[in-house]
Amino acid sequence: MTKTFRLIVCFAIVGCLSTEGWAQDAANDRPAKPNVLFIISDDLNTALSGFGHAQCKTPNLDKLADRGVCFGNMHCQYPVCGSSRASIMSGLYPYTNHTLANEGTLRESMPDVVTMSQMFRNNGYYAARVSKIYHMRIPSSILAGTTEHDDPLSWDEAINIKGPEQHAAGEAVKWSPKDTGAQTFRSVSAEGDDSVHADGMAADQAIELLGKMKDKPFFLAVGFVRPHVPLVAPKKYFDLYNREEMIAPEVPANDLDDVPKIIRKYKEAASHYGVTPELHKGLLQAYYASVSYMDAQAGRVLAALEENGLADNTIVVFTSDHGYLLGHHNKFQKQHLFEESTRVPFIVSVPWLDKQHGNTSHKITELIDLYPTLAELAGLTPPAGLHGTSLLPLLNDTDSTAWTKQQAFTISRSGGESLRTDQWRFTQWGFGKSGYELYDLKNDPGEFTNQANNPEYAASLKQMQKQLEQKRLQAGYQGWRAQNPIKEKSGQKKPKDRRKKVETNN
Ligand SMILES: [Ca+2]
Repeated sequence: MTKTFRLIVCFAIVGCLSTEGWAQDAANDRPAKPNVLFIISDDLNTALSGFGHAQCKTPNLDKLADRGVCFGNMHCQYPVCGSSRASIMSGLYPYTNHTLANEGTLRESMPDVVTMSQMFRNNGYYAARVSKIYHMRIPSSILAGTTEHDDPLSWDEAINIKGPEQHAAGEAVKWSPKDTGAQTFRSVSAEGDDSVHADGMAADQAIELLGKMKDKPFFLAVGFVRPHVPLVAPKKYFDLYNREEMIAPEVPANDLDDVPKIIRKYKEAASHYGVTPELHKGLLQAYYASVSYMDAQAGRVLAALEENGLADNTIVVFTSDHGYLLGHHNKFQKQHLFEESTRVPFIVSVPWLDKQHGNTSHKITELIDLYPTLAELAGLTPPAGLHGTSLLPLLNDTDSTAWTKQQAFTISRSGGESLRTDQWRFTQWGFGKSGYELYDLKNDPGEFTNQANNPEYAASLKQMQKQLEQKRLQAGYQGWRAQNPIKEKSGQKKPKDRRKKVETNN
């Protein structure tokens, strides 16, 4: 090769690299059957250092975010474990898959559903589950090593984890003295190493599976149960945080006065939990310790991906089933319809789509978008009728104008239905019969001032009511309502709401 010819070749290559066309070709240059590693944490809100949290430390997931795309405006479809997970795995809104509680299974509601991992199975993949993917009762299912709501057709292999949970040896404390139920805030700063507890055991199993599956295309789903209560983690993770320095969310004293009565006192901090400012600090330390423990287990699985030579042809997804209130709005836990309970952390790492790695998309997205995204990334045809939209445009350009979704739809207990747009959060309760909330997110991002009764916002309220009515029809409300009719009772219309059962059973 002459010197001149070498220069021409060199310029030609540089020219190609700088064009859009080359980038698109590179984007399409995916492995024939990329693997999928789907990691889902339980009851985790966006308390990740990579999502800008000031105190919680998640170095391993931050590293994943650096080699993936973060979604900063990702919302669940129902802020409770069973419903959200059934929605993710079916790619359908809860009104359509009829899984509006932690009761029953997705397959009982939809015998012919093709779940996300089942689609991969049907296309020659080996699909495996470790621990909680569909609903499991925490801690009772972990204590027993069982799962009651699993979907066997979703997996070639399923591994349950049996761990000590609140019975682990160590320093045990209860931070919510008034709450005597199974979901109270108990923590154990535990003796022993990572693998003595549920998520460490899950990571061990996942690592073993990776070694076993590395020569065939796989879909590996790993469910970590922390930071779901009980907040059990080895002591070294508690030691990452100084209890006295824990900062509780700032909440105006009268925040709940303008919230509809049906939900105003639900899981309220003082009356339901008895959490004092001092106890609140210990509760936050225990939650963050549990998150850091979970983060370390995710890190171990991600390291095993590298060690097995699988990092370049494996799509990694990390998320949670729903958000979680930690004193936000003077409330705790889930089933609320405020931002902190609908929004989840969401990271997608696609090794061959690296143009936007390290960036965050602020476009509105929903967890149901995951199923069509994985189908498109793997070149598979998903079943007809999925409700979500592939996130691929945002993986190529986090601000893509090709992304047209304008609203996220989340429902909850007590007939709660909520629409989140860029400007508004509109929520109605009792299917529209028990009050409204309207938050002007541009001027009130904390959702503190309900404008639903403010005449100045009447036009916006009407518009959002109309949008929500359309959205819930599209989500399958009518079909669900036909099977769950509003019954006449002592002259009063009262919806039969199976969701009420959830409270004592999550
Ligand atoms: Ca308020």
